[in-house]
Amino acid sequence: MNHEYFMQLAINEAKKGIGKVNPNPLVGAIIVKNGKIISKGYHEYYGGRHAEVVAIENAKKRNIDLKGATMYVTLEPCSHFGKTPPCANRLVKEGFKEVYIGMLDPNPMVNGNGIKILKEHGIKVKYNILESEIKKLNEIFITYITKKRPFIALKFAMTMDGFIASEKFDSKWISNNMSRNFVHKLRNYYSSILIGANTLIKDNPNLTCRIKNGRNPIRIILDKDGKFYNKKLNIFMEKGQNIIFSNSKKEIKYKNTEIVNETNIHQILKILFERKIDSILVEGGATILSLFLKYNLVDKIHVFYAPKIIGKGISPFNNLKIDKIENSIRFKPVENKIFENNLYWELIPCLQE
Ligand code: AOF
Ligand code: ZN
Repeated sequence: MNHEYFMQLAINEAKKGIGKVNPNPLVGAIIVKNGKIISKGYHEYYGGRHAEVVAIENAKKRNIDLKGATMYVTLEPCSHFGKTPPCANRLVKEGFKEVYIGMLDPNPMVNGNGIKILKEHGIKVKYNILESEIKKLNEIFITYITKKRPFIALKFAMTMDGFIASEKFDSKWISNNMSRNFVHKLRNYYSSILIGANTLIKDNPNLTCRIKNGRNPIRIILDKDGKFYNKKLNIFMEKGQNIIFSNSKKEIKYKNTEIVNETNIHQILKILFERKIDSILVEGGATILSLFLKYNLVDKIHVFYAPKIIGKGISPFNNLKIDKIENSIRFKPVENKIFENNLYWELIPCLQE
């Protein structure tokens, strides 16, 4: 039996939940009996049935007997009573013979206990199948549940000579259409999008996700100086939710907007964690991008390069006072793409020695 083949199919199922399950994990399950796939399932939306149960119930609907069947599931079956009863016990009850697991559940409430239950009831268990791919798929969930803060990704588009805007703060049209379309996929992937008050006022962005069936991320504005905003700014016109973190005591009512009196970044992340916001796409400007870098709060960078030169402009990061290349903050590329004449790089931090 090709375990990796079936696990890959379970991963494909899990991916159907992208943009719908946050802050839960993306989970997919495949049930196999006598070498044949008899059922599939995935975690469809936040608070919904777990992937294992969806696959089991899909089989039951067709009166399929699950005794002696094998399950391939991307995440360790849970052992806790959460919004739903534990999946590990359900697998025992249904008489599964074997369970192949992609990755252990980093959720401290589960973490190995699911496997323990299965084994105690004589089910054959193997785990860490296609583990690195599944960990990448659930990087948001893993960071959120283990670090108790949202996953943080920086995104910016640069000219070939390394500027995100001209000296007059013009940043429109650096990247091309294809790159900008890809950004909308990112906005669907992350649950929130964050910018600074200066960028909000200068660029007047919409910060919406414009792909079919896409979800608008929650819009977060960092405004430590308590700026005044024109009520006609696009984000106040858009559907969805705005949260402005500000030290302003002004009682101003903006549409779809909540003003939270907090400007300390660590406290802000704590508040976002408590509100179940599992991920942030930080779209600038330089002061905000630098803030996350300074506090070592960057989990990923998405950068687009355009073949344009302007000679002088705004760098994505403020002066970090690094005078030798050997002291640079380093990242490791994990993905690259070509979007017509733009280059795209996805990077993760190198662990600092
Ligand atoms: C999911 N979907 O398919 C699996 C999960 O709040 P609850 O009860 O939905 O439990 C969420 C936890 O259950 C989650 O953090 C993870 O540890 C475990 N497994 N969760 O949302 C699934 N299999
Ligand atoms: Zn479960």
